[in-house]
Amino acid sequence: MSYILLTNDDGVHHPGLLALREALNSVGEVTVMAPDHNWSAAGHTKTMHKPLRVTSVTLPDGTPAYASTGAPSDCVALVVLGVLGPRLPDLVVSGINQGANVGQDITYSGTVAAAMEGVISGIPSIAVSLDSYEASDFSYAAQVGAGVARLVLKHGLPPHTLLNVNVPARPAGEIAGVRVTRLGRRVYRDVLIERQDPRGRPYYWIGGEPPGGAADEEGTDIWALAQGYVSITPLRMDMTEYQLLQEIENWLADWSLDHG
Ligand SMILES: [Mn+2]
Repeated sequence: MSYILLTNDDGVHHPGLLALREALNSVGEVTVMAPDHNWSAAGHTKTMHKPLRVTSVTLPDGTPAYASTGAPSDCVALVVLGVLGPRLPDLVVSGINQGANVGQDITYSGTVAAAMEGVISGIPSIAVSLDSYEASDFSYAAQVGAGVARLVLKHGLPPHTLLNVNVPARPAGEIAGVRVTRLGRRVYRDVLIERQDPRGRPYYWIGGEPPGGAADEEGTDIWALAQGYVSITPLRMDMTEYQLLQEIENWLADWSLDHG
């Protein structure tokens, strides 16, 4: 039976993780190692300057899980490095995240970072997110996540690639279907909020409205969600812009390190 490591970035007690835990029971043997608090937007973290602790916890359905003081990517690293024993997971699943991870979100996402940590270790990995910051019904997204997990276990993934899955927050009957997509363009609406501490010194919050996006660019993850489709985006760790290699070579033709 396949061995699946489940983690998330919203914390081990988040209902999105529980829903996916239950759906994955039919796919393989599931072990949960997730952060002990919310790490949303923590990105890809490797904790190097403080110790990590791992504790046993019980999920609301009575199943055992592990919580760590580390980031989502630390949770994957802990298991891969053997904190629970020598057996390596056959699949890493991260989610279900509360909120979509589309476009440039993937660079902030702790959910996607956990999947990245999996593929860096050579383990096929998927990230699953629900396109709502409020919805509490993760049951459909959990079925989608379990279905994609089954497909990845059956077909495998090339090295250094993961699948980023986003699910519309709609009743199952209102889902338009599934689209395989490319990354779209997020439009962030961050604003800087300045306040004063009790000693009169300024401090700052990065606040603002939730992000929007270019929903009219057909074939993107953002477009798919806006149209009511489940979005599956294959991502690779290689961020090289191959089309620019020759261009930068051309820059160097008349540039000397010695003379600036
Ligand atoms: Mn999150």
